[in-house]
Amino acid sequence: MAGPRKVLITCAVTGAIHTPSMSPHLPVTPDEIAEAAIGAAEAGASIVHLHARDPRDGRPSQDPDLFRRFLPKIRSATNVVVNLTTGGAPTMKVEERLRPALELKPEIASLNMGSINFGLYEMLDRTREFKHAWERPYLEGSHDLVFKNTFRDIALILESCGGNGTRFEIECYDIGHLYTAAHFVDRGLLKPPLFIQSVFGIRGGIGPHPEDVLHMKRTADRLFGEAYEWSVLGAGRNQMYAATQSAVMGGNVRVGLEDSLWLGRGQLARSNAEQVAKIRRILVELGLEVATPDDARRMLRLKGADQVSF
Ligand code: KMH
Ligand code: ZN
Repeated sequence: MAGPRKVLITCAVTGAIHTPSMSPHLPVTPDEIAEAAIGAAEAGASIVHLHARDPRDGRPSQDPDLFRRFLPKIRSATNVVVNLTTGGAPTMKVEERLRPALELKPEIASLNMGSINFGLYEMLDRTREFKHAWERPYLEGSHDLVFKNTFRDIALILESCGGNGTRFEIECYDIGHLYTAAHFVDRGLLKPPLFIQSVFGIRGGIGPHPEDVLHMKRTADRLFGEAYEWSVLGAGRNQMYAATQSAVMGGNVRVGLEDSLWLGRGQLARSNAEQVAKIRRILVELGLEVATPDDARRMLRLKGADQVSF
């Protein structure tokens, strides 16, 4: 008899959605990012998805030297699979966004499958005081900003970073993005098994209703059949519901402070590890097993931790 199904837990540690004034627990400095990623791995994360921030004021940064300040620490402390963002922040140009993944050659890099409105401005109502001058204009600017991921941008990331053997966390914020992924499979630039991270609840993308999650899965099943691993990320308060629905439907999960600052209603998560521990408890209660980093390497056919440049 086969054992329980193994579920990948990705933990997205800090990202570029939230700003430091929203939670004292958001990792900002390289040491905080390293500590948070190691804590997430110890709590059961199979993969950590990483962005960097400028330690002076917490603004998102794609300076590869900042990544170099935390990646070796994570690598020496854990076996976790490292996934570097090529999304950076919606305010950045793609050439800047892809630099960390291009230079540091991780096992996985994120890849955003289409241009979208990326509305962060609703969080202005929830934050009374900002510690840093950049935070308010950053959120306000999302009224009139497109997170640009054209066919050219996607091909550029696939050809440059893919050339290093890096595989991709394919971020799909809407149904059309699945079709774009299928198009890049047809062009030979994306190779199965695909790792589809479907994103629910970003203002500008598909909503977080269970029917939306169902529709995404059905469409991905039709386009990719057995040739993909499905994962779900619910933004904000949708995080644990959406992840649990994915687990029940045969998928994988993503949690972390990048996508939600919360542990429960009105309760800030004090660490990334707390969210990982919570979803892990849910998975175990459902009779599922958490995939180890080496399980993740097998499931996603990754090149191995000895093939990275950090
Ligand atoms: N925070 C996610 C909704 C990326 O880093 O490439 C999007 C994300 C993008 O993680
Ligand atoms: Zn990210």
